[in-house]
Amino acid sequence: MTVKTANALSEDENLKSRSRFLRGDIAADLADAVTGAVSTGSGKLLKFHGIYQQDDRDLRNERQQQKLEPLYSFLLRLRLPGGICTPEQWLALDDLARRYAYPSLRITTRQTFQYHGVYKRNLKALVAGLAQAGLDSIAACGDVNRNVVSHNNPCLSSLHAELHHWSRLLSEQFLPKTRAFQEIWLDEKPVADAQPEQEPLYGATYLPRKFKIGLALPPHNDIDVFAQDLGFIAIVKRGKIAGFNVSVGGGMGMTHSDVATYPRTADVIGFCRSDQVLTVAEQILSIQRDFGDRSNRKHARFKYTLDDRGTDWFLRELTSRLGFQLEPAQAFRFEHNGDPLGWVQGQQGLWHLTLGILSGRIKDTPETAWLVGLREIARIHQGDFRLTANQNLTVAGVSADNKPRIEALLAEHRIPLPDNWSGIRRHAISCVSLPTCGLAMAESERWLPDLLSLLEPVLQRNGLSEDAITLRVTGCPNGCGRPFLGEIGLVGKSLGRYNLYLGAGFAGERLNKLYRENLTEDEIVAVLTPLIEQYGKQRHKGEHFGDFLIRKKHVAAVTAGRDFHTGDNK
Ligand code: SRM
Ligand code: SF4
Repeated sequence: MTVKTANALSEDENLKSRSRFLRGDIAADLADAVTGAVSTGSGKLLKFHGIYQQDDRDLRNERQQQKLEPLYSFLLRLRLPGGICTPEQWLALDDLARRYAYPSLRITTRQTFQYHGVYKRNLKALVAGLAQAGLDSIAACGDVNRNVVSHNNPCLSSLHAELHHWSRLLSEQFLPKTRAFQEIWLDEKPVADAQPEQEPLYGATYLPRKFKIGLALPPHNDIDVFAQDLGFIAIVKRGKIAGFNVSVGGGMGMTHSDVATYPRTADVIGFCRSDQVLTVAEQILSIQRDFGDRSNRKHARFKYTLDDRGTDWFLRELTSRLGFQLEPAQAFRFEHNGDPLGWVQGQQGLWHLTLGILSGRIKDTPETAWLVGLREIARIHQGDFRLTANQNLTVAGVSADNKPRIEALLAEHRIPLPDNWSGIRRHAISCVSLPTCGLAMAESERWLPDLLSLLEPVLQRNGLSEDAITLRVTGCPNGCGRPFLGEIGLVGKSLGRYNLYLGAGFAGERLNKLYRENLTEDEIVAVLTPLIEQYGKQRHKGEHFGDFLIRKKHVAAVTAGRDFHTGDNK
């Protein structure tokens, strides 16, 4: 156990504790019409309200030359546990996008929507509009529990509903109790100074860092449960969820050239019954609250608390807080990642259509009227919409009568069915990156279509068009597209250059490893081509690309986050 001695609290900790439960100067900064920005402190506190300040990076230099301030706008991320919304909510979301943001809805890798390009003057109206639709952005970002993700398989409707139920309960259980959100955005009467608020679970400084929870249903690992700080892996007996294996300490973020930071896959530590889920989650979160590093934000995630103190220490601490021991973990096996795209029929004869939406970007283009088409579908749809953690969208619960009407609307608006998509396209994720992300080092979402169009012919030449290969692209090593779980992972280093990681497990059970650094697009294709050719010729039946690369010793298997940077890569 290597526990660091207590260092001075980071500035963010002081900001949180001075913020009067997440109020700070936000209201005053919103009212300041002189600038499109907010102060640094408000920028940090706004995250807890689901909002990030950004600027259009495509226009940064030009505006600087014109001596204008950057074109500031805000990102708003919704809290949408399990990623479900109703058709009425869809219509409201679409309407608000056209009125107050870039006319686009962006499905994130955590099953929710983001608006980009919201000017400061429009933020309040947007939040109020969401509230009218029964939606909110509380705790979608910030040092709190984030949007809870949950397995999306519409065919297994009853199990899906059960998981969705837990995702909602977990999300609600860990909502901050402060009324700051309602005061600032919804004009609720301010809480009087004489009645100080309490955050019984979080305390005044909330968590040391973000905290993420996900629920998975083997054999599907569509939510990448091992990337979550806390995972619940459903164990089904006689058609019902009997309980969950508990996994802890997943996370993706790292910094190039800083080996003290690394991605980590979560460890499975035991089993709990369904009626113990909320207690187990609360005690695990409280351990991170009490022991997470509050001096260095690069070392503040739960994965580092666990690695520094050790699993034995953690289990002792958890048992003592719970007052009972977790049972031994039960057998399970993940076989898939990604989503079953296209139409499928599930329980009660209902149909479900999962649309492949590259990078989750829903906007009208000259080729496809995504926004208009989905708006028209929402007007006649009687089921719900389900967002996946792979940035796709399921139109779920379609009756046999309504199916032809929906198909006609898809055709009318040129919304493509993913039937002809290659295996790699079906399993491709990219983060947002440029032009909105302030941390981006290279393109990601805007580059993915080009990259796919270069890789697909290589795969086709080798008879691999249909084969599922997970491809994850991000514009920097923070890991928003979970790149270190891609059989092929590309992580931005600088404009036009990427590090190439290879060899992750297809079902998200093993990290990949750095294979080549600082590659251009041409170099990426040149490096991957012979590997793909060899895979086409020499793979075993059913062998996945990541496993093949390890068997052929192109890369070493990474079994623990701490080994991510160590040793030779073979
Ligand atoms: Fe992320 C920061 C986008 C999922 C790890 N992430 C950001 C910011 C807000 C940049 C910033 O801090 O200024 C990005 C906004 C870009 C933009 O313009 O939209 C951003 N993250 C996203 C989204 C939208 C990517 C996407 O393409 O879908 C995802 C929103 C999820 C959501 O709905 O809540 C998103 N981010 C993730 C994930 C994947 C996941 O959770 O399954 C990860 C890796 C898992 C993890 O947390 O370890 C992730 N984002 C980060 C990190 C690194 C955290 C770390 O531990 O080091 C940062 C940077 C930070 O927090 O300092 C970050
Ligand atoms: Fe931005 Fe990096 Fe996240 Fe991509 S991975 S959205 S570039 S922070």
